[in-house]
Amino acid sequence: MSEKALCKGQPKPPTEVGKLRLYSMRFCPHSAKCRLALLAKNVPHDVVNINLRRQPDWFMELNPAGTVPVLEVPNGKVIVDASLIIEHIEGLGGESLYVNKVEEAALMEKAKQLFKSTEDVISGKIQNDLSTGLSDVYHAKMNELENHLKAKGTKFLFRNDKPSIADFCIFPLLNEAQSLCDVLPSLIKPVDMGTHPKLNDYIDAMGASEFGSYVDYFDLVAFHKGLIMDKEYLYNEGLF
Ligand SMILES: N[C@@H](CCC(=O)N[C@@H](CS)C(=O)NCC(=O)O)C(=O)O
Repeated sequence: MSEKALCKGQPKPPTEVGKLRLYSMRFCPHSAKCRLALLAKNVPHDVVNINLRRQPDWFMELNPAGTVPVLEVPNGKVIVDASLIIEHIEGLGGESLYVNKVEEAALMEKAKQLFKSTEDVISGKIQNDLSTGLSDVYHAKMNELENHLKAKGTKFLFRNDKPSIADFCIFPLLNEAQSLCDVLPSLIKPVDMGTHPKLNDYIDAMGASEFGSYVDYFDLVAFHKGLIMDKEYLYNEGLF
């Protein structure tokens, strides 16, 4: 199926028997968590991208809020909100997405502050100047991750052999913050990887894993640049 975002007037692609469907947007970090969880559990599914400025009418019927991610399960039931979608995927059986639910939830909760700050900048809620404190939040969160990885001594956030739910939720966030360093260098300073060797190795390990290619980083930067600088929504950036 084409990765191009569907907009008003375009028909709903037919669903395939036995497959779940995730409505997503290529650069949405909340959708990314769900995509990575589906991949990790080997759940048969397809992904349909939605233009979030001009949603098709049938999508608004599925989720009147017009947001992604939305999961459509084979009986036609619709699940809205990344955390509920992840719980549904977890409930499908097979190996758990979690290594340690309590510890992972605590780390994901800590990371949320970074999400809030980056989203406020991306959505234009706060001005793109240094007074936002985004750079300080980013550096504090990256220090926390470096310390976490040092204390755990693992390659991924909670284990060595493969990523778990905390990685699926936090890695898209790292990419989002990193891309803002490229788009707004005066607002958010890059982390010195020389002083964050564990974080550096972690980002390399996630990038090299099967989960590293959920987004093209340069398309992500171009998307954020379009949004922040020109108020343009380049949902199909990098697609031909
Ligand atoms: N709480 C929701 C947030 C989802 C969300 O904010 N999605 C954004 C894209 S990253 C969206 O759909 N925005 C469209 C809009 O607000 O109109 C979740 O975690 O699923």
